[in-house]
Amino acid sequence: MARRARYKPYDQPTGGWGSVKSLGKHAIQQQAITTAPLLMRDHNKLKGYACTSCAWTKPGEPHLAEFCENGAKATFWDLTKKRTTPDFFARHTVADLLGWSDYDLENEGRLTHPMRYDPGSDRYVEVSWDEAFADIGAKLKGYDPKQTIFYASGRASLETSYMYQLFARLYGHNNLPDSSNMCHETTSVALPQSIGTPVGTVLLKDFAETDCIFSFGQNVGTNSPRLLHDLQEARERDIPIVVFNPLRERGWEAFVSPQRPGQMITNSPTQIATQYYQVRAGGDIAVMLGIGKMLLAWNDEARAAGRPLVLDEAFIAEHTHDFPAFEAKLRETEWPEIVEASGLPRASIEAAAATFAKAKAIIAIYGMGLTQHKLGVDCIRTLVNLLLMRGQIGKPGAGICPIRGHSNVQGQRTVGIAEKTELVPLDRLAEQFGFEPPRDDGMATVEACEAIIAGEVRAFIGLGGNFVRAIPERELMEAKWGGIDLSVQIATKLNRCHLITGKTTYLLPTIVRSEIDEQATGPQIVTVEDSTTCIHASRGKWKPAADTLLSEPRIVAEMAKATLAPNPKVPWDGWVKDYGTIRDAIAETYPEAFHDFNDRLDIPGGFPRPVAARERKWETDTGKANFAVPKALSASFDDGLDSSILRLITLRSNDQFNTSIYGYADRLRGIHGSRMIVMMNADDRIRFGIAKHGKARLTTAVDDGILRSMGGFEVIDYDIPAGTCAAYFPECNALLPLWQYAQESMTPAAKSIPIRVAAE
Ligand SMILES: Nc1nc2c(c(=O)[nH]1)N[C@H]1C(S)=C(S)[C@@H](COP(=O)(O)OP(=O)(O)OC[C@H]3O[C@@H](n4cnc5c(=O)[nH]c(N)nc54)[C@H](O)[C@@H]3O)O[C@H]1N2
Ligand SMILES: Nc1nc2c(c(=O)[nH]1)N[C@H]1C(S)=C(S)[C@@H](COP(=O)(O)OP(=O)(O)OC[C@H]3O[C@@H](n4cnc5c(=O)[nH]c(N)nc54)[C@H](O)[C@@H]3O)O[C@H]1N2
Ligand SMILES: [Mo]
Repeated sequence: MARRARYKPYDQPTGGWGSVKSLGKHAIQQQAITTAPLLMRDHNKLKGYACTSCAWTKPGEPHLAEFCENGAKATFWDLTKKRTTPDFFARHTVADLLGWSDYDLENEGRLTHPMRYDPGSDRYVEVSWDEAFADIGAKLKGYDPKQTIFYASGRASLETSYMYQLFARLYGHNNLPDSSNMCHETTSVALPQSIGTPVGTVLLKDFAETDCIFSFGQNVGTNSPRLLHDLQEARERDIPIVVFNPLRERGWEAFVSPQRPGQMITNSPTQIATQYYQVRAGGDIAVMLGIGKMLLAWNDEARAAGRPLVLDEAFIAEHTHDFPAFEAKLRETEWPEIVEASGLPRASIEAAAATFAKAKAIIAIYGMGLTQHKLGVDCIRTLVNLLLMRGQIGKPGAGICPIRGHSNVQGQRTVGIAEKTELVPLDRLAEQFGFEPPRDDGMATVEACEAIIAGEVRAFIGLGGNFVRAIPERELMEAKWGGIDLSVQIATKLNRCHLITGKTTYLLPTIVRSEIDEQATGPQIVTVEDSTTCIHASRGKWKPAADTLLSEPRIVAEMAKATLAPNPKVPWDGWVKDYGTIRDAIAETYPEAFHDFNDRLDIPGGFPRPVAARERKWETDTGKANFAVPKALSASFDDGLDSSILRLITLRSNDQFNTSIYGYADRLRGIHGSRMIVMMNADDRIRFGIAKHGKARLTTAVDDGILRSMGGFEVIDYDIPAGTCAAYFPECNALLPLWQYAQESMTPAAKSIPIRVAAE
């Protein structure tokens, strides 16, 4: 059914009554209304469970309700009363289900039984757990491990993730791609080069001490709403917040805290951004160079006039490497280039620079708007350069703050889910478990896709996620997936990836984090790491959706046991019996971060992993924080000069978690009813001869012999810079070429797909 879009610019604040209303709607729709009151008690609370939505940190002194609209939605969606049972699969062929939308598939509710795809009837058929594990193990034994892929989505706990990576290595490969390969891998490459740590340096307490916040390419109102409380508190101290984003995202503009009755009654929002600049997609490097150029100019003036300097020259001298190269780049870059590449007038960049120059403690936040570009790594490093110029790393109230995606995506990397062997203490694993781990690097997500396209992959195991839907080059990938011998999907809800079948396909249902994980020694605790490196315990509270479900640690253990020769040093069953013993093993592998792990589970606010850069210790190749010179001013693939090509941003609505579509209300952008829309500047629409509210076809403007084209988009006149347009992920992933990824990190360049637009 074609859905029609309605668009009315949203003038209400983020949070407030709009979010309360939306919550009620989702609680009723998922028949999860009885869970609502308990959200207050348990959600992100000490001795409660950690939210499965975003990775923003959980404060030590939580708010009365430590959840946001979207976290609650994710929980209602997890704890729905609806069930996708064997009976459902008996009624629907896979061919039939392939015609369903992402929303309709997941809206069927929780998976209840292990299922195997039967090609004869084109249906999923119930299978016993024992039979599934035995067959998976037997098949895996027959493959070259290097031709298998163990993907992880980012929700599984530290305990499950640790077991999963160990299973891969005992079996014989490092092919452990994960969702961060599509997400903050750019961060994991850029920050170690610059400051010697793969993660951000900011802790929650820094928000209380900062006196300036800069944000690039992140949508706080939808994707990390609990951060709005910290931003609100910062604004009440009159802290400037400077935002760069092509779209005027409501969360960065105005917020009413549902926690504050007074504010709710008067509906008088807190203004969040004090300066808002609609940079063009891929224009941030230019912005940052402009800011740096101004800092230098003012520093020169201050020196000449004998005033206090703008740069922290003592810090630069003591702590950094190669500033002169960056300084030269700033001096030689001309304003017309900066204005052209950023799409912003010089005065705007100067005004932002003035705020940056005045502040004593600056936090720089960023998200996918920086990481998912060809020069994403350069972009993040340039942002770090600005912080380094003013000594803004390794002191209270300051630092770099990537906002992570999945609730444990950072943590799974911490405990060994990584395809790059240099990131994993292989020697320690070898000693601890008495085996010789594979020493060659494995495949990241893009490389895994390339191998699947080349027909070189025998088995794919998905620990959560919706791989085929989340990756680029959807049409080719869907066509090639059938070449895989064994596809195993560990999941909570039915999604499109499950319908793209291999020769043998299993669907293994699991419990969610808010559910009680009962094992032989009683209910188990799991742990996750948040965006600020703090580790939190999580205790499930609800009865599992079905008594046929197994926990993720159990599923991983059973697959491993069925595949591997017994190893007395790897007590799979003992681990499943008592997850505390998995944590002991983690602590043995990573003593610095996880010593006394089981004793530190209930520290309010979690316990932080050590990050050397916080102490101004630089674990880089030079032993200093490294300045870097960006390779170009535009981070995008196209050169920006051909005006018939637009840069398409693919992003999230307020009613989805990645490929899980909760509904068709992107309330904060005022877009309702359909996801097949493209937000476009009215001048561009007119230029391309498209009627108001008309339909358009988008075609990827690359010349590689593959036609990537999608029709049926409704054009919405939107406040977005000319030359940039935006539409939803995952619908648009068929338009994204697999080879258009960030240099160095291979993160798909989902934030500026070069496209041509034609009226339909
Ligand atoms: N409710 C909810 N929460 C989520 C998710 C979800 O889907 N739903 N997903 C989770 C995951 S896995 C992740 S990674 C995060 C994602 O959270 P975000 O990092 O916020 O990701 P996106 O929604 O893709 O939006 C990126 C933002 O960058 C802007 N942008 C695009 N291109 C550019 C650019 O070139 N320059 C600048 N300055 N801005 C740009 C877009 O307008 C948009 O506001 O959120 C996590 N949290
Ligand atoms: N064009 C474009 N593409 C993108 C992006 C973009 O901005 N634009 N963003 C990228 C980013 S940042 C990311 S992180 C990826 C996301 O890629 P993925 O992580 O692969 O996808 P999700 O949509 O988060 O996965 C949802 C599925 O996970 C399963 N699931 C949910 N909870 C659990 C659980 O607790 N356990 C298990 N085992 N399964 C569970 C459910 O079955 C659900 O259907 O997409 C990337 N793709
Ligand atoms: Mo992500």
